[in-house]
Amino acid sequence: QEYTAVKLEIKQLSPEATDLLHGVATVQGKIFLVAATLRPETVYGQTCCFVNPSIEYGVFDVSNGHYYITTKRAAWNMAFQGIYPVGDRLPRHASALQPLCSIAGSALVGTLVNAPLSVHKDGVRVLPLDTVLVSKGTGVVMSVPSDSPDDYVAVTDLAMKAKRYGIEKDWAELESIPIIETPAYGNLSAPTLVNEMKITSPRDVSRLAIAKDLLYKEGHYKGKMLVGEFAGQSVSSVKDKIRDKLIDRGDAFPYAEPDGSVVSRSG
Ligand code: ZZB
Repeated sequence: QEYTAVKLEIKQLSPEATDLLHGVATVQGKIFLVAATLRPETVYGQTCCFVNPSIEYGVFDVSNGHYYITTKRAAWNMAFQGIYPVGDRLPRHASALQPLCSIAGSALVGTLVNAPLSVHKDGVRVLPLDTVLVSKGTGVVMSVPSDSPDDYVAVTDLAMKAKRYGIEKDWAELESIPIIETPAYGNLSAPTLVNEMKITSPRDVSRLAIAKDLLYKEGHYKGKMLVGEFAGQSVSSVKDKIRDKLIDRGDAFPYAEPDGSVVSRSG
């Protein structure tokens, strides 16, 4: 699976993360949460970033004063791809990697990150989502409620139960602006489809998967960009250009996951 890894630079750490990272990486370097996406063309509509509160993330020194926060598993993949330099001998297990420090997803919640090319120029917040898998991507997800059914249902739930999740309601309520127009579901395709299907809970995993599959196809083959440099053009014709643009700007890099790395018998 070939992802685009989008670098979300940390603008302001949550108080808990500030304590944990005190003296580590914070003085001169830049720290990024790295989100793996299959839809780089949706960066324009990012409204928040999800981490799983119960995942242990690592802060990895990728040299030149840059630090990436991802799962150990993703850092191990990155070591093989030359993204995370570890010297001559590649570790045999993800667990052999030495992050500068470990940090629970729960401690990152509330952190303010930059969302490259997003309409939300002041940054977006890191929010908790317990359906984020440790076994896929980087364990960090950029949230685009306008075009991702999972994200739309998740932010709706977070805003409704903000107190219980220990977050500020506003963090989950940044506006979703139309970024892609589709013939079947209009210009806010995820909310439209989710409401049509009457999906109300993030736990409705099987129907959310159906909605996601449908919108991947509809967005890719029928979608037209409404914002940015490529407004007016079809998603399928500009997806790679937007990816390249992000990479050229230093806001992203290619990140791949070999087959079999998701479910491995050896663990
Ligand atoms: C932004 C985005 C915008 C995404 C969209 C989708 C959509 P998949 O589809 O299952 O192969 N993702 C990435 N990592 C994780 C993780 N560890 N746990 C849970 N979800 C994760 O997975 C790829 C997509 O799932 C990624 O692309 C990411 O969300 C999320 F408008 O990034 B996406 C119709 C989908 N729309």
